[in-house]
Amino acid sequence: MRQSQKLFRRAQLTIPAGVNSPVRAFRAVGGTPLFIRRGRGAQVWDADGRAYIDYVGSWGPLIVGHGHPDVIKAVQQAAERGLSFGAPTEQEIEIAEVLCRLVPSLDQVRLVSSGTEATMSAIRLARGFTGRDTIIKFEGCYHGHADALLVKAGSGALTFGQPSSAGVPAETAAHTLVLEYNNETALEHAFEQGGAGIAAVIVEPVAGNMNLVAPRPGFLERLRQLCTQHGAVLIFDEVMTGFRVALGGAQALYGIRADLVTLGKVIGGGLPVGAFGGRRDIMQAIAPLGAVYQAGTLSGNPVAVAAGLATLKLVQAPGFYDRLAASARILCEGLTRSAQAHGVPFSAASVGGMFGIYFRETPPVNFTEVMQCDKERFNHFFHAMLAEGIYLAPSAYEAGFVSSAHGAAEIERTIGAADKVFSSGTG
Ligand code: KE4
Repeated sequence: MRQSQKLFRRAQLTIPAGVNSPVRAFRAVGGTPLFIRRGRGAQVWDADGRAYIDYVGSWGPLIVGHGHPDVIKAVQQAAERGLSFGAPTEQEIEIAEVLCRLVPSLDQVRLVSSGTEATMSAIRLARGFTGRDTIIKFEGCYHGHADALLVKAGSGALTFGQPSSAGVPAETAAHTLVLEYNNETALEHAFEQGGAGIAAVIVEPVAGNMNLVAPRPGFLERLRQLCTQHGAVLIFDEVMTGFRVALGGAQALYGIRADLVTLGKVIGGGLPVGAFGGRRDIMQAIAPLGAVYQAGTLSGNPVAVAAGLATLKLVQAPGFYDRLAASARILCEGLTRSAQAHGVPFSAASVGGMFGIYFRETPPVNFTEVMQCDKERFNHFFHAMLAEGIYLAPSAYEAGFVSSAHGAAEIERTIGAADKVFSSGTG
């Protein structure tokens, strides 16, 4: 029996489903999750010492690869000065200054410890600032597990949401409207019907939690116009896209300015850091300046901030995002070429350093089309690629990530592995 199987059996005795986050349990793809022992560069090694080219990258944070010497050194030096003080530190100012300089529309920013905390705080802040209760999100977009955001589309197009998780009161979900991503008509209708009561719209400017779904031209622009027209706060949830699709995130890539932005993943470089920030007038409403309460024992933790600062320094290297986007693009082109050569219905898309692969002829534009992908065929492909030493995201509904450590050799080896799988008919 493989070590991962032994560890998984043992883990399930004391940890629900043996994991500390559901997607890690491989329930979407079946089989036993890999227990990872270490990572270096573009690779991870499992508990049996088997090596894999890693396209999960801890779900986005490891954009400079595992164990980058600059990041490790910064963490070691910070740790030697002390792990946490619960008091302000100079490094928190440094990272706030870097974020406000690099992320458009960030007048001020507050650090938290996860993406969920960032979006939960941004929603509360938008509600407190506007005095309104209704929020709009989009089907297939995930913003962490705060109650207000664990909501699925209501029965009718414009009926308020229903909980998508047990434990979320119906009254909470009733303040959340769930619309179709990339559907401007539904958006206009929602604002016509109840614009005056809408506190905020929260959107993944490039969706990455229903697999990758890019915004259609005009969608984000229309969203910006309607929020401005009706006095609603536009929240770009850039926990995944921030420092992933471009140095300035999706705001820079699409030239749209949000009112609030949430960040996470890359800004912690693999350690727990999230952030929310935006217009100064809105940020003035947060405690202790304003009436919207928000707090966190380990917010701005000096060791985590050190990892984030080191990572944010590395991503500012000249050409970093050109090379990252090229890697993702070449990977997608190679996989698509190979699938087509073997007659497999397949498509792929990338935005900056994130990518999506789909067992359907064309990349999906919304949740409904994502659900038309051949999930079973993805699951076979996932396991066949794992056997070839390629670790893709263990779900047909997740995006993949490249890092600056993924060079031509890794990309070519991945395409070669896919070609072998497609030709064998198991992919
Ligand atoms: P965390 O609370 O997991 O740090 O961030 C929540 C979150 C918020 N917003 C966006 C756009 C996100 O992608 C996420 C988290 N992403 C998932 C990956 N699909 C994290 C993986 C997991 O849940 O284990």
